[in-house]
Amino acid sequence: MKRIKMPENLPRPVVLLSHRAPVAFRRSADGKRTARRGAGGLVTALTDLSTQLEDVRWVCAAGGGEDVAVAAEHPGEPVPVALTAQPRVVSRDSTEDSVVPLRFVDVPEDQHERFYGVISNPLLWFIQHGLYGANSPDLGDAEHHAFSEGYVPVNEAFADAVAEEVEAAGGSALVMLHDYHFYLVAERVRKRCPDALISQFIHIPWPGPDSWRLLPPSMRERLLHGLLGNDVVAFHTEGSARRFLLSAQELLGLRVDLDTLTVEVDGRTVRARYYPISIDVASLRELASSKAVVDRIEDLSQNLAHGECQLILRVDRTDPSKNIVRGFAAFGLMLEDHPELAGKVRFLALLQPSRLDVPEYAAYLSAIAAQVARINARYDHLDYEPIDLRLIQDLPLAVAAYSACDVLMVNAVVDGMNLVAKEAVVVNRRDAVLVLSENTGAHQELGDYAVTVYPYDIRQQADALYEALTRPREQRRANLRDAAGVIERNDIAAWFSAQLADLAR
Ligand code: GDG
Repeated sequence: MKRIKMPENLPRPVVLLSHRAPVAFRRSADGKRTARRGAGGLVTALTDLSTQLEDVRWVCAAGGGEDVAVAAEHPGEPVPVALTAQPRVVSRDSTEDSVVPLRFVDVPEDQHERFYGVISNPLLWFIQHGLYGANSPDLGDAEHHAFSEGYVPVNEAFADAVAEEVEAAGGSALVMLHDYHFYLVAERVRKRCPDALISQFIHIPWPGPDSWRLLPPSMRERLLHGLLGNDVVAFHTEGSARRFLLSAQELLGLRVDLDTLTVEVDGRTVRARYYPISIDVASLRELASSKAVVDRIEDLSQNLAHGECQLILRVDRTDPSKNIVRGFAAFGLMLEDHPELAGKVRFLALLQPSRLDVPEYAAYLSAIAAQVARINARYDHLDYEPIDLRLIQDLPLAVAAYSACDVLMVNAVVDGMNLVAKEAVVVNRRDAVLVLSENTGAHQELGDYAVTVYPYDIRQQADALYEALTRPREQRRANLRDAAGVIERNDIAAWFSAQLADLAR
């Protein structure tokens, strides 16, 4: 039985688009085809939702040769895949609940590199997270070329794939696009499929118009016009929705209404909306009670979070927006302020190496390692290693650490939402204190129950860590309970249903 009821007046099918695929096909050493679920917060959330929809198809990027081979075995139609814990291709007339037809889009490698490794990350990601300083970016021939010969044609290829899916369904569909990789898709889909209802969810922050002036008009106007091909452009926060409209007003001279959050373009009304994304609380708690997680909790309790010793945790991709280096600097400063804590508190950092083929990300990983080495070296003589840095991708370990930590540090420079904060508060068992950057989307919902940090202020973050470690037990317990209550009330299903209900209006 499918759990999500689509409002009657919404067009069908739902055509989803995301860059990452919900499944990755590969060949193992013995020549066998393997399939495993795609990683990452967005794909995990969409995977569970997509299997709950009656009539859905999902367009995504082929991640390698084996994805392309699987697609080639299904000429002219999407690949029916059962998106279970062990995903597998099924027959097209399968009636299993978890089956979602997947359309893999394969673009030439050099084009994809320009689209992904030059324009989407870092250029758009850095602009939208305010990560450029006074002397960057440099937009030379390589970047212009990457835009016109990478971002534009890749967006066209994905738009055509989406449009073909809509046309195959008779020309009417609910198209749900995801993220900053695809700002040019909606406009092209609308031209081919004027009857489609098109929405796009942007998972990262939208900055004000001045930030977009880092790009020349030829790029920024094209991106904005592309996005305005949507009927709805959605964000995690009201601030992002408003800044999107202000960008349309200042950079394109369009008429916007900040009360109704709308903009007029070419005789149409485009709505900016906000829906804070959330998590699947039940399935996370189920994972938290699995053997894999329980074993890891035991291990952490024996080695890190036992007796008098408190555990500070962070779980992040090694992304400059996550502010990992300053977070460690703040921890080092706190230890200097409070030498009595040496040996009594440890900082576990579970970091997933991210986008290492992008030079800025490789440099950031080196900066993290250097900072950790500096701080740990200071305490060598005490046989105490304050920071336990693990470059690892291990979700059960992350969930075990959520459960066993005393403080969760989320000091992002800026973050669209930050699911780590939401996940930790629903599974923690030690009355943990959330140390949360005011610039995360999550702060709108959880700020009242957290110790707020200001991401560039290392001194303030050091004091905040100390405050979190020394908070009275009753206050910690009440804050954690209230924070978990917020997430239980607004879970991932509520996030999605709110969008459908609005679209139906
Ligand atoms: C973007 C936006 C927005 C953690 N360790 C492992 C692992 N994780 C999972 C977490 C969480 C996800 O990764 C990280 O999500 P975040 O929201 O914290 O951050 P981004 O990756 O930057 O996500 C963000 C989000 O999109 C959704 O809209 O909140 O603002 O930047 O779910 O549990 N997953 C696996 N192994 C690990 O070791 N597989």
